[in-house]
Amino acid sequence: NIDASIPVKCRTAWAKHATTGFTNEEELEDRFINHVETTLARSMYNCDDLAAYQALSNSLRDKLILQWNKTQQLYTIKETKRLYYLSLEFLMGRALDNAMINLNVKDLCKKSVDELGFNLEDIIEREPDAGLGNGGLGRLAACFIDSLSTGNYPGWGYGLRYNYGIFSQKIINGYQVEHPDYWLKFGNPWEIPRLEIRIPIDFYGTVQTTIDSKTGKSKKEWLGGERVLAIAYDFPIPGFKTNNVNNLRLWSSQPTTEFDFQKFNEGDYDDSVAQQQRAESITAVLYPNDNFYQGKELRLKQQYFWVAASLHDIVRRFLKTEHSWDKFPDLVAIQLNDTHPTLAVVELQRILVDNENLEWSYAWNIVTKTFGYTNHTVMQEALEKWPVDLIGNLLPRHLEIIYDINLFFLQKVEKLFPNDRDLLRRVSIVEESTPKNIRMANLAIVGSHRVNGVAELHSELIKTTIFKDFVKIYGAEKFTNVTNGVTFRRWLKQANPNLTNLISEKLGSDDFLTKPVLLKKLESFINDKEFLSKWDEVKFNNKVKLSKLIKSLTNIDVNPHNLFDIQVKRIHEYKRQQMNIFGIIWRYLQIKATPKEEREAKWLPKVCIIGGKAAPGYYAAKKIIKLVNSVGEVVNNDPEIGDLLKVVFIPDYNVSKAEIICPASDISEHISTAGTEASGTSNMKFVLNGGLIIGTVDGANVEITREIGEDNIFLFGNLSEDVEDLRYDHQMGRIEIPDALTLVFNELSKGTFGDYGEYQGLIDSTKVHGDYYLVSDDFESYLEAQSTIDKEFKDHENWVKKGVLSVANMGFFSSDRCIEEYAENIWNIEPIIEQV
Ligand code: T68
Repeated sequence: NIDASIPVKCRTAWAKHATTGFTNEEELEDRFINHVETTLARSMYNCDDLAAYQALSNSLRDKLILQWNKTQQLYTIKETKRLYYLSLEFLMGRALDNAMINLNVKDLCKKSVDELGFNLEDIIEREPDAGLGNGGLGRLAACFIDSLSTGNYPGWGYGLRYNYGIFSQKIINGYQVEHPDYWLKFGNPWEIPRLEIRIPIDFYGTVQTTIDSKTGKSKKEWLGGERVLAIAYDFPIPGFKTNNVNNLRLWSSQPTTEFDFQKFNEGDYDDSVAQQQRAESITAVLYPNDNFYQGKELRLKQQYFWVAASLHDIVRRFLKTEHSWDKFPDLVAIQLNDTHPTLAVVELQRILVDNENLEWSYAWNIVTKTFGYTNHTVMQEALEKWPVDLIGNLLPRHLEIIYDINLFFLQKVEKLFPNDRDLLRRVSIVEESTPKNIRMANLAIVGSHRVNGVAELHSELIKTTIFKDFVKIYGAEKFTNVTNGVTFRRWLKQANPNLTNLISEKLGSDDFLTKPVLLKKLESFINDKEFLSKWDEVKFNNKVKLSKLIKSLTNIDVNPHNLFDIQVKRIHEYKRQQMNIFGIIWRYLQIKATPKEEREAKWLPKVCIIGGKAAPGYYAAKKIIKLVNSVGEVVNNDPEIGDLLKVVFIPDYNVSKAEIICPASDISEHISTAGTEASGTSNMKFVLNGGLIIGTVDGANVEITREIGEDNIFLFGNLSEDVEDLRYDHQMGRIEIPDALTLVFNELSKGTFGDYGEYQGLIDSTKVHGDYYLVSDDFESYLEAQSTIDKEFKDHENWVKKGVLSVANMGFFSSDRCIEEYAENIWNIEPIIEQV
């Protein structure tokens, strides 16, 4: 029907000249040179690696866009239910390598660029990371959109196009120094600016009440006071071994073009310019906090700006289908990635009631059927609570709607549980404190039909702790678990091509990348000596690669023959990098205390690697970084120690560094206080790459243990059910610091690792301030687990076998499996397969 409006003659011409993506080297080279000479206006004589990166990326982008168009047309024609994943963070990392892999053209690209005089690895290195996220939550969103595309699901991501991603970290005198990450400096070939999609977003203003003359009913209308525009930028997301290409739409803020000339002419230049700048500041920078809530007005503005633009887009797309509103939840599912997008619940209700004139409860039924909410933490300091006054000022109509949602909700609770005033107080969306707050998690639960945690233990914990009252009200069925996963394309094939090739050789194909249960077959090669030694060689080469990276970043020489013990993740007291470094100090002291001639026999040589960013305002986390660097300085330069112990802090840990680090571990550390790490996902990446882990009984460690077997993991420490009592005992002063830890603290107080005053706070939080993270309670069993590792590592063949067995059983942790579970249990969406 679209065709009918265009004359046959034109149609023929269009068809004749239709663009196709490249399919062979010749065609790719044509495109590459075309992009160099026209898009970039350069030539053979001034095409450096950066230009080559841009030309190659543009060539792939051409191919992606064509497939993107076809996919989106298919969705429209099929009128299928779509999923929208709302996440303030998408920690994508680099796109080029991933696009080559997913489009299955990496070999072809390698040959072509080689022919034209370039090295593909060098070209890949020119791409800056898209660091639009803090840590696990943002990276999870990135894995999910890869799996949505690969699984042929009609699913879009919606987020913000920050001009500055997560800061880059430099280490100066052992301290973290933050530098802005202007990742768009050289443009971005992976985005398609949709400058024609400009959605007006209002803030502030007032609410007007009018009486409808016909019905006599009162009607509310929000008259916004300040307007900005949301501009769409699309990032095509290719699936692996499918033509399906989904979309990640990121919004960028711009001032309205209605420049205030009156103010300008009256001479009030400053104010008219300030307003423009205020608009642009909304998507200027990613807030760098992980697992921490910081109630800044600009952050609330970001949230509403993003939510309003996304809903406007979603509703517009729905309205094009011309279905009635009751069909909305049959065509639209929206997932809230944490509480950050919870205002979407309120915004949809506002659209339906104020703009579309639907009756309140009819509208509310549509809203709650549409949304699902994923919780990522039980820690109090991370739960969002916005001051009522802040919301009331920025979004006056939304505050009214929140109060109404709360009123109806509390009435329902009151009916179910009459006279339980304390229950009402606890579950209320409004916290009756001074000042009053809106509890975003409560709002998200009330506004969604499903709430999920991200690992079994975590999903159980939310039901028994922070959300237990809601289980009473809604029943346990509303709460479910979807254990996190990671995409095997990036975290196995892309990060570890040699291991992937070895496995493919053994299994006869690389089908395990989409059907990971196939990995199980690796178990049958467990006594194949040649295979084990090849496996070991791959690991060794990955360690060599990491050693080179370490040398280039820190100038420290590490020996790849020694055990690599790695902890890389955001720096946080609950993740207990402080316990790791205390353990390292203890080991250093023990080595020194061993007679020289016995040291080599007694101590396994070890390289301890730590990396991660601290939130800029997180004082204790920054001290941990300083301590790691100071200990490294002493240990690495102690001639008595030599190769027996090295301590490395890797600066600026990010996705592209993780791709080198994860394949290179012998042991990685996932040692959070039990009950604090909701899931963790790097634990999955390390094990998937044949490394073993030392960990607490927390988050997804529990399920990893179940899958790979307890012989293949080094668990230690107290259990989550004991945490509360232990904390209480500390408060009562009933717990003594173990000798091993006292030894470490004493050494620190001697100034062996620099000025004690620097670290006193870190030590006191364990020693005198109640040890909230239970470092002293777990320290001895941590050291014991480390000593078991030392013993087991020496039986090298057995160690390699453990790695193989673990990989064989990691299939469950593919993000493809997560997406299938979400699709089936929460979103009710189905894959759309192209009929060829
Ligand atoms: C992480 N959360 C969990 N939060 O800590 C981790 N917080 O256990 C889990 O595996 C992962 O989510 C995926 O489920 C975060 O990463 C944040 O980054 C964050 C960002 C802003 C505000 C609060």
